[in-house]
Amino acid sequence: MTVDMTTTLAGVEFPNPVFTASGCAAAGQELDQFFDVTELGGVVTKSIMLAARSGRATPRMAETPSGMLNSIGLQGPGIEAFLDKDLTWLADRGARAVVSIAGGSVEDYASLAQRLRGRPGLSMVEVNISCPNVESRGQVFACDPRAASEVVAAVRKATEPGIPVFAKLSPDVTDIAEIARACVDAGADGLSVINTLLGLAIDVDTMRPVLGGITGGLSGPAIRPVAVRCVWQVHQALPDVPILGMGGIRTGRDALEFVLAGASAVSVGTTVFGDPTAPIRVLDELRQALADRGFARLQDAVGLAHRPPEPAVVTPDLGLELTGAALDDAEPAIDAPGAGGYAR
Ligand code: RRO
Repeated sequence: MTVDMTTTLAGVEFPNPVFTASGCAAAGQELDQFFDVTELGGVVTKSIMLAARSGRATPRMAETPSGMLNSIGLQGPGIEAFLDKDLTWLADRGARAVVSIAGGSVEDYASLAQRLRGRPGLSMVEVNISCPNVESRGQVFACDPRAASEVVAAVRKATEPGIPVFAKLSPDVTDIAEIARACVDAGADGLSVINTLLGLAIDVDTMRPVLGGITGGLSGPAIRPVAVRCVWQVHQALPDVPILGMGGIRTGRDALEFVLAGASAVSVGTTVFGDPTAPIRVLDELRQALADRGFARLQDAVGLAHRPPEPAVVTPDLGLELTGAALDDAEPAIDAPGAGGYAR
């Protein structure tokens, strides 16, 4: 069975819903040695700032149970070198580039968006307002609805029409739907959900923090349930707003979980450090997982986990409620209590 894997994000069509994740694959050149990056939905580049930046003190990475802490601190070459080298490479290669931008002020973000105007290869802008590895929490714009909204409004204004602007949200907030709504009200065309969670590891031998930057962003399978919960809450609050979902995706089944929660596309991140072919494998596995479940189109699965429960029938004699498939086949379910398909 063939599955139509195309997905549309704020009016822009992508051939499939699997993207790289910002910060985990630079601008795609290295991954292109392992598979053809043009076969992905798109390549999301490492967040770029106006000026070159060396980032935080080392060590910058620490393994954790089922995850990883990073404290890179926005290392990068700055926008001009990025445009000359990385975006040009992506455009020449024929890849769809989603450029992630980060700044220390609203003006920084606006200037970055301005520099991206009219650039070949640019499919979308991801506004990173949620990097946990900045000097102060006050710089995490995604933790405050007003600050988030000011950044997004400035980027939307400076970005050419037709290029979607996605705001990348932090899970480290009380109400992610409130921040999501503020971003959309300010002009965000979609939302990237989620960035890493703020974490800390202490080396019990040196009895000091493991990371040079002390705190770091937690990613990998450990955060997947948090990410799926965030996608679910954002989709529930804003069902018409496209979501690029991410956080601990390693397999096609993981990706499907995000799609069912409400993501129209997914980013595959941390797992590429161990398996550089992961994004293309996840795409194949997601296609197969959809086919196995009888989907002709990816889009039919987006948000499907939000559908209301199947109507229940109460059988007065046993006090059982039959649901879903069990209604078609009530005999075995009653004969074999506990065999599934019903709930007390
Ligand atoms: O560069 C980083 O340290 C970093 C960034 Br920009 C981000 O958005 N998320 C993260 O975990 N690390």
